[in-house]
Amino acid sequence: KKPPAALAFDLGASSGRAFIGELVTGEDGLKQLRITEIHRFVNEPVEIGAHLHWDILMLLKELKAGILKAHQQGFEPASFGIDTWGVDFGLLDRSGELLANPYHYRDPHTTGLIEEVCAMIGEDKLFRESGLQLMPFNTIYQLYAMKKAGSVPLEHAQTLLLTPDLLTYFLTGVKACEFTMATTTQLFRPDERVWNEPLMDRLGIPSGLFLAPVHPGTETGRLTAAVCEELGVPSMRAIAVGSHDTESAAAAVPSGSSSFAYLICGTWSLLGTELPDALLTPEVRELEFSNEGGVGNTFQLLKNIMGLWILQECRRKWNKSGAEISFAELTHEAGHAEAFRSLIHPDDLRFMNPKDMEQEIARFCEETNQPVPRSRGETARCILESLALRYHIVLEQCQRLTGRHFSELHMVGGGIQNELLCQLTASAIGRPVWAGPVEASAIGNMLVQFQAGGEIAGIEEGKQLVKRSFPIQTYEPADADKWQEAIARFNRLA
Ligand code: ADP
Ligand code: LRH
Repeated sequence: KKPPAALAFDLGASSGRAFIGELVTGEDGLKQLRITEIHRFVNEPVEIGAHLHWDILMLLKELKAGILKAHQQGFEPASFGIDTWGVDFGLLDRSGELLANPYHYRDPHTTGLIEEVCAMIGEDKLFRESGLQLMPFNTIYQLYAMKKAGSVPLEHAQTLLLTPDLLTYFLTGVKACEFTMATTTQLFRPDERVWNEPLMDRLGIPSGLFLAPVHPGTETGRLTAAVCEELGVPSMRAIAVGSHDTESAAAAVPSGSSSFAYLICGTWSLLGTELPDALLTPEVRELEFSNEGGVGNTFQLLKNIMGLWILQECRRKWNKSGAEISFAELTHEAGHAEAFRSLIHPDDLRFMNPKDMEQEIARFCEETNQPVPRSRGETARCILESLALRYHIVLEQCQRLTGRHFSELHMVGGGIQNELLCQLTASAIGRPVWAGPVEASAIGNMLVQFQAGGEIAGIEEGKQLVKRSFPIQTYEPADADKWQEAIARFNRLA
């Protein structure tokens, strides 16, 4: 008899991947989670004129390729679930057709709109009613930008589906709205857990676009007969998972207690902790943390940090010249570069989507009277040390906001393959880092599917499974004095 299996699609801003998760019995007789990578593809935005879009049909094609490959490799998943980055969406007309290519959250059309919306609504009210850090790409500003531009698709839209819900709809024909994604829009109230219709009315955003959210673990539909026929595969159930990748990753953090700090390291770095409810204090607003709806009736108090995007963008430029340099090679070069030569403030919005990231870093260094990095290794070192320093600051803030003390930091996500970053982080925060698993989002995604299918009792059991099934690498802090000096220098920059 085949072990219970689930198919998890995890779409990040840099790549998408499909994993099969299976519940198997280990040599010790205990249940274990075995994951197999089925499919992986690059996710690159497409520029059209002044705008930046996701290639949504390419993503659908890759999802179908994943379903087909799972079948060809002999797996029989009972269900599938999709998680993606937050905030972005597609608009459907009244016959259920996609009206336009979804915008990418780095599209410049939201520039300056935080200020405009704050002037109308008030920054304090906006925070209290959404619990979110005011990020320029939040759904609220994207819709307000479209409204201001007289967007024809918006005028004709009947339903808004956030990216994971949109892709699930393409495969099942069923429209749904998953809770964790809903909380990334800034149009959802974390206190009352309802859509904020008065706020939508005030901004001229049609409130009828939004469906009532369902919680992670809800079965929303099945693969359509047409998709099954096209691919030659049997049908399976679609489960709304922690559809926001950050929430799926948080659910898979192998912590032993209910009070733990984590750092999800991918295109973005998300540093935070889990709470039973949103924390809507003025201090949270001032320190610009977010309360995002999580898996298992939690809220995740976290901060968005610009993350490895900065390194990805430098690499994209360096790769244009011909020979491809891998992240592993870049990390190696950074490891041999001089320490603490130059530092940047990673969360300066100038790094959100500059034309030339390497030049933007150079400019920051010039403006702050620091030496400009002279090589790829020096640039990468500058990025990694600056991120580690930022993690230190944000972890301290997180402790202050919650009154908790975290004696270690869990790191998960693709970025933990950068061992230098894990080591720098341990040193910067002055406490151990526990790194693993890499594929936390896909794992959190499948845990919710197993729970929905009655294979595991809940997320706590899921976390135990993760602990047993994946190696955790520990990094101990080093060079305390040098890091204290660097922290003082970094604080003067920000
Ligand atoms: P996302 O889900 O946002 O697309 P991932 O979780 O896949 O991101 O993480 C991607 C990041 O992981 C890359 O930006 C890169 O910096 C890092 N990374 C991936 N593989 C390696 C590697 N072999 N060595 C060092 N860093 C790596
Ligand atoms: C990370 C992430 C993050 C969002 C951003 C748009 O992938 O989901 O939580 O803020 O993408």
